[in-house]
Amino acid sequence: NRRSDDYSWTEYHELNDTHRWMQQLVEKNQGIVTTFVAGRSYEGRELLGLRISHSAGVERQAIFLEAGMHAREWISPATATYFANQLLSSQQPEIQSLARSYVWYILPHANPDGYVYTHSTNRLWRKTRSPQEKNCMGSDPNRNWGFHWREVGASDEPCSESYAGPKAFSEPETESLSQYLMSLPEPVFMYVSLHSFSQLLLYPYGHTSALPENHRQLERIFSAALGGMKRRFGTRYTGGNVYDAIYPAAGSSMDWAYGVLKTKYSFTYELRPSGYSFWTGFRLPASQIIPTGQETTDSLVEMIKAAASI
Ligand code: ING
Ligand code: ZN
Repeated sequence: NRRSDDYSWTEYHELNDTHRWMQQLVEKNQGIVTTFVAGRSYEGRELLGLRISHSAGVERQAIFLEAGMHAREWISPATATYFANQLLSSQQPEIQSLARSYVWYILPHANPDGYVYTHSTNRLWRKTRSPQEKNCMGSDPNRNWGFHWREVGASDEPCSESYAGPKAFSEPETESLSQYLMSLPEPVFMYVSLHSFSQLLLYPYGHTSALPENHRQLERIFSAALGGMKRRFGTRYTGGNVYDAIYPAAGSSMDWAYGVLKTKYSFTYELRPSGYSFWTGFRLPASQIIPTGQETTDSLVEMIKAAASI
């Protein structure tokens, strides 16, 4: 019921609005934008994303941006769509050049059932919406991936917020997204997962304090990305490898992308705000969507430039 021209970054959108906006981008950018469906959720919703590719037929690498894995982290899908819009409409030569240099896959809602549930019923829902034992619902999709699954920092208790699921890839969302990633025609140069909150930038691993083989490269890219994040408004991020920077956590999409898909540049952002308040952290005011989008775009540009120059 909303017109496409009404889509904006001054408010958070419902799932259907964003899905409709994506379909309209295809109409407006024919030959450049297509949608992809990386499978379906437990309740049957599409995992709908944007593929942006400027020169068909030219061999390029892919960059995959995944958002909305955790339902209540609303700034994540909002930032993903902001960035997609920048790729398509920015006047900055640097962004236009990046837009043309890669094939982009942007998935704003990796957990659509959970997102709908945060609008209809429980604003602070995190997990998927599949029924589990003990009459509890959902698995943590960022503990459900098949790389060192459930080894540490993941629960075997179905009612827990970090329930890893009954087995790796038990959830249709993670199972089908992993299959889709494996089926891409381009090598995936970079995998970026957007979460909130705490203002952190993270790289592998979550299952061990051992650093990944290319950690020196990751640290260089990390520093460049933090510089980009700070440039516009002075926003400070910290971070590092997941295990040491936040907590042990096995089974994330980022670690799977690094360890199984062999994407050597895999990162997770924990977006605004900083701090620890559970009650305010997931309810970032809509007035902060645009500044968050701007600084995160700056950061991603620096991240990709740094990775490309290694
Ligand atoms: N934090 C992430 C979580 O899934 C994380 C942290 C990132 C863990 C990457 C593992 C890998 O717990 C939030 N806020 O979701
Ligand atoms: Zn999260």
